[in-house]
Amino acid sequence: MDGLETGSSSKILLRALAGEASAVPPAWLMRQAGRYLPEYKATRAQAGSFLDLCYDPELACEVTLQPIRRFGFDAAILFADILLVPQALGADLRFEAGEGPRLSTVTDEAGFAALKPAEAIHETVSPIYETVALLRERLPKETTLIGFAGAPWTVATYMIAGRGTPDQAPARRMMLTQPELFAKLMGRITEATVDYLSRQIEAGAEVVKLFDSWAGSLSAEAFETWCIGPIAEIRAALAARHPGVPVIGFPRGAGARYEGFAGRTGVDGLAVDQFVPAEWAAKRLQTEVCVQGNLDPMLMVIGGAALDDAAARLKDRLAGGPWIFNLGHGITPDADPRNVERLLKALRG
Ligand code: 1CP
Repeated sequence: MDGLETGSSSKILLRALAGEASAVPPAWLMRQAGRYLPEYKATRAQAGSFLDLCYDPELACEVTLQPIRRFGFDAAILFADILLVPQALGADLRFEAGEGPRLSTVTDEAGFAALKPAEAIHETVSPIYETVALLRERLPKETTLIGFAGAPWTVATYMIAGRGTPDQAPARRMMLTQPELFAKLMGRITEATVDYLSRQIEAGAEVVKLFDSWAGSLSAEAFETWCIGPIAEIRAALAARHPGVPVIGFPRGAGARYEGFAGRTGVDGLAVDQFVPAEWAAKRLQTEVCVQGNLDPMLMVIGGAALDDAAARLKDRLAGGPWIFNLGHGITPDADPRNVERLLKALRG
């Protein structure tokens, strides 16, 4: 956390990332702009497709602002997707209704050779930087703007399998059977990610987050090399280009490997899933880094006393140190927006 210029910020989320505790934590939710909100569904219909929405700066800005207007979260996360980087590297990408993403795959040297160089991504993703700039203009002055990208391992799982997979077997198999090809692909994604996040920061992102949603499927050895390794590399490159801009890492499913993660990668915020006990996070993680998390997303569907009690318990355990309230994973389409209001009341009093 040394060297951040955010300690004296008027923004509560930046102060938490600089190591400050506060009685009422800054709060935002992963996937806070999404299908549980009727206004999101209306804008999404207006855009036509999910990708059209991502690449339309006015509409992407609008859906990012919707949950801020409705709930007053302390942070807004850029509306985009982790799969835009593979698309910008040359993969064909489609989102089919009810089916999730489908991409052309990289499974051999010829597939890798067909990818574009990292510096070519901006041709495709430049509208994303426009969205960031619009957001920075239009967000309330107390709201922090978070940019993001997928971490290289998670992005690679989609580029190799061509879709979401339950166990990431195609990517884990390539890692073991075609190690050189796998390393080259990871290198290309890492380089593109540094450029992409750099441009988001130049356009106005105040924090960036790396989503390693499938970190939990890596063996202990592979976790070192392919989760910690590239995140540390990206963090160092960003620190050199943009000193003082904090980075949040989310190695979802890391379990015991959350311990020491911040020290080894240099991230300023560590997002934890709902499987990590909050007492353990307070004792073993919060002593070295600001922790973000980790309410069970199902409570946003259920609500009631179960939600109030869980929020109070989390606050009891984590509000003593630097903490950003969030869920352990994204809010789901079946969540009730009234439960978000209820949650914020439980946190803010
Ligand atoms: O409108 C729709 O129906 C599309 C649903 C949707 C949305 C709202 C997708 C498709 N992506 C998004 C936006 C999105 N994706 C954001 C926006 C900001 C916000 O949080 O409000 C972010 C940060 C992401 C990141 C993302 N995309 C991740 C990492 C986080 C996570 O959830 O683990 C991943 C794995 C993706 C891939 C992806 N994009 C969309 C889907 C359905 C998926 C998952 C595919 C799978 O099943 O593996």
